[in-house]
Amino acid sequence: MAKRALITGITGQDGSYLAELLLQQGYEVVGMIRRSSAPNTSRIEHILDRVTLKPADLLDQLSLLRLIEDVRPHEVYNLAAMSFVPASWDQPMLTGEFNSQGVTRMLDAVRRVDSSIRFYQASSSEMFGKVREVPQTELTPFYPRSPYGVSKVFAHYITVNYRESYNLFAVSGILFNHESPRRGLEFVTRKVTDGVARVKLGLADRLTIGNLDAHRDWGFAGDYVRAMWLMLQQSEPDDYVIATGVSHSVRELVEIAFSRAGLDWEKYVHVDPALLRPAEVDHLLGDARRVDGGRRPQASQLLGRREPRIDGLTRAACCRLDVSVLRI
Ligand code: NAP
Ligand code: F7E
Repeated sequence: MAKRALITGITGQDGSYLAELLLQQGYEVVGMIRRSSAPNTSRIEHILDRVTLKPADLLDQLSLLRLIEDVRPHEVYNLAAMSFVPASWDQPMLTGEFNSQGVTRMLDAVRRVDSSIRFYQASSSEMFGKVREVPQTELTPFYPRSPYGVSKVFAHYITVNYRESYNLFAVSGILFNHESPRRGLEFVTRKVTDGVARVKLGLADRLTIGNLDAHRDWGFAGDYVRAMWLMLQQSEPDDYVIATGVSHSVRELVEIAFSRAGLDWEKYVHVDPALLRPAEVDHLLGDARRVDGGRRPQASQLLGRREPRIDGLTRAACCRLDVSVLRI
């Protein structure tokens, strides 16, 4: 019998890649979607005939309970969240409702319906915030710097707590930034690649940006969803850092993306102080050696492909350029 997986956040970047992966693995895939007045399934358009979409919302406990009772999944991947960090200062309460209490609601629905369901929680390197050590591991203390980061710390610990209180197979993947051509345009990688494309095509004469000095450990979303899946295939539930172990600055990203398009970034990039954050996460660098060291046999595969990440980002820039050019 095929395994059945429920993905919350299936319309998002990670949800779309994870759905593809699970279909390849022979899973029956059910995606939870919240109501919207217009279709927002563009990222999963190509697999819509192979997944089942069911309505529910992280804010509505009964809808989640009904969903779990109805679907009876073997595995739940809880990816749904308000994921854009700056928006969390604008809507701190709602961020907590989605990202913290939403997770409690999901966990409680799971344990009430069937405590043998395996549960994945999308934790984040934003929890490390003002980092206590470099690089960051599973043992690094958290110091979140945004309402988003704070909400994810709660979600992380409630997942640990449900594991310990109710013996759930609940795991938390502490994933560092991961990007792709499917990333939302408001995140810095897509903003830059899209901005380069616009400048190159004469559609814009500048790219307005925030903190050029921030460093991130950027990976590829397609690799990271495999790590999520493998975490639920282990014999014991545990929490894992997933990162590349390489960090780059936003300045480097901008420089390389513009140079790939044959442009000098300094002529086009303008820093707008309004885009600086009230509190910044300056330098993220993950240490996934615990995973990589193969302490658990299958875990060595968790990182997936390893190659210079900045190349991947600039490839995305080129791809965006190509797409834009073809559209014209
Ligand atoms: P994303 O593209 O922003 O997708 C977020 C998803 O959550 C969307 O499908 C969205 O649905 C859904 N959602 C939001 N609020 C909801 C609600 N109240 N009820 C039901 N669904 C709701 O995010 P992502 O990049 O794929 O990230 C996936 C998860 O990983 C998130 O939890 C994020 O915080 C976490 N994370 C991401 C990264 C990263 O670098 N990408 C790193 C660490 C952790 P709509 O389409 O309806 O908006
Ligand atoms: O910012 C700087 C900004 O918005 C990265 C989410 O997936 O990863 C993501 O959060 C850096 C920050 O991602 C602009 O200040 C400069 O230092 O792409 P971002 P994020 O905030 O790191 C984590 C792991 C998550 O969990 C989140 O869900 O880039 N930056 N100038 C800018 N950032 C943006 N967005 N726009 C700019 O103009």
